[in-house]
Amino acid sequence: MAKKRALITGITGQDGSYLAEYLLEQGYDVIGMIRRSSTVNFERIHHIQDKVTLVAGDLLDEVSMINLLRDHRPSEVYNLAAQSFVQTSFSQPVFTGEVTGLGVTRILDAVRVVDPGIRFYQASSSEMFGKVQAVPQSETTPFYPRSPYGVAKLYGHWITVNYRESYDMYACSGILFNHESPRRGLEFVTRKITNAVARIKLGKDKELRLGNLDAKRDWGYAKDYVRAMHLMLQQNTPDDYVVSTGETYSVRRFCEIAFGHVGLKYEDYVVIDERFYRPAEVELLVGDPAKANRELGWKPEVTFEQLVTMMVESDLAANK
Ligand code: NAP
Ligand code: F7E
Repeated sequence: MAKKRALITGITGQDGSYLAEYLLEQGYDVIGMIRRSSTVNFERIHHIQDKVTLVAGDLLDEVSMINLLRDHRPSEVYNLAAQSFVQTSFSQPVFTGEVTGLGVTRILDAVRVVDPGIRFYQASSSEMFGKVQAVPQSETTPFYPRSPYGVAKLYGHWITVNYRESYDMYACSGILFNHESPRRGLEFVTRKITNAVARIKLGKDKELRLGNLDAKRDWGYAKDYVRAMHLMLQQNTPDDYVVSTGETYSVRRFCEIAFGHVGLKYEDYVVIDERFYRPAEVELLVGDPAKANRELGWKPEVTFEQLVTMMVESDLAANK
């Protein structure tokens, strides 16, 4: 049987790197779309670089994606590329809309033009729930985004649904809640905390400046979440799914466990800094993963405490 071939946009990102590893394990040919930059940024994929095919393309440029799809003919496309940092979306709202919102239409349309039979995954986000209208949030909860990022993701979600309904495409929107790992970008709060814990423990830093410690998130492990993306594209009919743990913890609790793991108290090191507050905050997110459990047979394997300690251990090793 011919090998399955998948295209991943955003392969250099946290999720892209884990998804590439997972699809290679499943026997796929993996094509990774990378955007041009003056220096290479393959930190997360250097260990699999010789096993994947990297091709230049950009979500801002539909022609680049049409050519890429024509040349490589994948049967599955995972659209993970985005300007993904919520805080930056407030200072660069138009750019975020171009990449994270309209970028989805560009790649969906490239798929429609080249081969509408390609199965498509869109990386949607719990940020679409924003000021939550129900607790917990499920596939039927109304959306109320609270940032230009959330608004752009909502556009991406609805254009995915629209292409599915308009052109009979197998297009899925995975509504994923926060997922973290040792490969998480340093600007996101979890990795910012675990990296600071390691540096403070090793005597390299003295304090950690944070914003709102009372925000609550449903945090899972990225490696668990990429399995759900793949499962969504293996069903008989395309659909949208919430992927989450069903548990929620505050940033403060994350700090407590992370500092506690190395025998420190977070109160002695964390300094509140207004710069890290957002113009509009998402106070509470907690997802209901029942549909993904039931229909995809998906369950997270790593607990919150395991995730925090795994990240602290990894940052301790990296900072030594
Ligand atoms: P990430 O680490 O920030 O990775 C983003 C990726 O997108 C990078 O590979 C980046 O390339 C690429 N990219 C950015 N702009 C691009 C453009 N114009 N053209 C082509 N590629 C571009 O994000 P992540 O955490 O892996 O998340 C993956 C996706 O899931 C994103 O769409 C994110 O919004 C969404 N999501 C994430 C979470 C989460 O908790 N992690 C939850 C829900 C949804 P460079 O390396 O060149 O910058
Ligand atoms: O913030 C609070 C902040 O930046 C989490 C992205 O992957 O998940 C991510 O978005 C919370 C917020 O992630 C700091 O105010 C406090 O309430 O780690 P974050 P996010 O905004 O939840 C969703 C699902 C995505 O889709 C996004 O792509 O932590 N917080 N102090 C802080 N946050 C940061 N970054 N830095 C602080 O100093």
